Amino acid sequence: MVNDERLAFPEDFTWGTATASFQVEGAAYEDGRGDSIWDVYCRQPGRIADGSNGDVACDQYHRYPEDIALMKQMGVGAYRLSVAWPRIVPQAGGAINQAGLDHYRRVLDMLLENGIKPVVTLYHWDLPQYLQEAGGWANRDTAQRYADYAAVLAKALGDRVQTWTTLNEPWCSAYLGYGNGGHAPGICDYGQALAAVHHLNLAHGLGAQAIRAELGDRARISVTLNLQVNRADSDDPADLAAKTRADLFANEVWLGPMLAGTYDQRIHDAAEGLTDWSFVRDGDLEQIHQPLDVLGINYYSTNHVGGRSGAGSERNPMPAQDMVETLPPQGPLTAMGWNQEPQGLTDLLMEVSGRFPKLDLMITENGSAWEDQVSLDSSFPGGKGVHDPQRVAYLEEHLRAVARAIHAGARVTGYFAWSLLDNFEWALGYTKRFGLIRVDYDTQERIWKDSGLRYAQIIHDRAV
Ligand code: PNW
Repeated sequence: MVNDERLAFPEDFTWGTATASFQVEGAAYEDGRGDSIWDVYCRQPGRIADGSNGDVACDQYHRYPEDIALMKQMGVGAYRLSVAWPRIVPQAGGAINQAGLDHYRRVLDMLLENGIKPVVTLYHWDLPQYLQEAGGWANRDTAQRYADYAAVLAKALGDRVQTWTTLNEPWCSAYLGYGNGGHAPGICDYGQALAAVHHLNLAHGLGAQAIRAELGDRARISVTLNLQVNRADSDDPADLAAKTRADLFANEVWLGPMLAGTYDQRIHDAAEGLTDWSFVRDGDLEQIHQPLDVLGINYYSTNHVGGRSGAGSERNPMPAQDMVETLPPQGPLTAMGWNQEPQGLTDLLMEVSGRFPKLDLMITENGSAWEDQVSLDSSFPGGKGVHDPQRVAYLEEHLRAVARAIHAGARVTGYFAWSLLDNFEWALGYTKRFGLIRVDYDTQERIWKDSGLRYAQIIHDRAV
């Protein structure tokens, strides 16, 4: 691959940045917001690496005008944000909190005034705590409560939002939330994790229908999946079988029901002994299988798996992985310990578009964490900034990977860099920085990084 080839993007390509409510908003006790499962999880000793929480985060709840101005300077045409469900329906019983809706109306209005299209995720992991007390995603009723919430948002915000994303990474909600407990609500029970998978699928389908019922064809409906690229250690049948098993539970449990209306029989067979699947009721798959206007894909790295040892790795978040060994990542690693393999993104896009040739795709997250340092440097706006050559290289290489897939025929309509800002990185607290713009958590100052400036240039050139 020639490194100096210049790759261009289509004229109507969407350039965006992404964040999520719990990771940036703060204002956890304002305007009638209720507790989410992440507020409660953060209060449990030992759960969050630096003992932190989302009470203040990046204070975007108050500072959104400044953040929108930064995006405008960056030249982005779209912002992927999520709505905090506990701001909208804070308490059991379902009463709507008008102050929560008003907040998002103001944010959306300012985005639109600045020519930035909102792409709104309804659920990026901040489940109202009262729903957890009733069983959370292991309880079927949560899917119905989600559909009610989706209808409220569509009605209240539908004049301002075209593209809606039902769920962000249900893989994390089900498997980190219920499989190994690394995310809220912190449960380790593979049977519950499989029930959560199904109820998240059901929530997607019921939510999509609720939005459609309210807004008809004015709405573009999507879901965001963190599809895994599992690389088998070798062509040995045991390694290939391990890859297949990981693919089934990572990817096929969502793609099958949502896009084809079925659970692959091999998923049922592999999960024998963990669940009797009685949570899958007649008619559910028709409810889940709804027309999708665009599929969101989050991509960070690849996974390396093997099956020759015959022993599964401990605390695999996914059920039925007893013969899947997680092997050390290969190649250069980011501060997350994730490997960098831009080719994996091209491969994934080609595979998904080969299987669903008519479906539009968008990259709803891609980015990298590094040990950033602030330098005094008058060439930055504000006289100081972060030189982050590794994040710049990651950004360029992954955008080139996207461009190659487009040139090979994949229907990729947009790219959202994760993230606009450094933010609360879940169980890792504030110890990992993904932003194109740095946040000084003492002063809430926003500080440009080279990567943010480079992204602005790429957007301007429409080429990398
Ligand atoms: C995604 N894993 O999270 C999320 O959508 C973002 O909110 C998050 O900040 C970003 O990626 C970076 O981590 C993930 O352990 C968190 O496999 C953990 C995993 C995957 C995705």
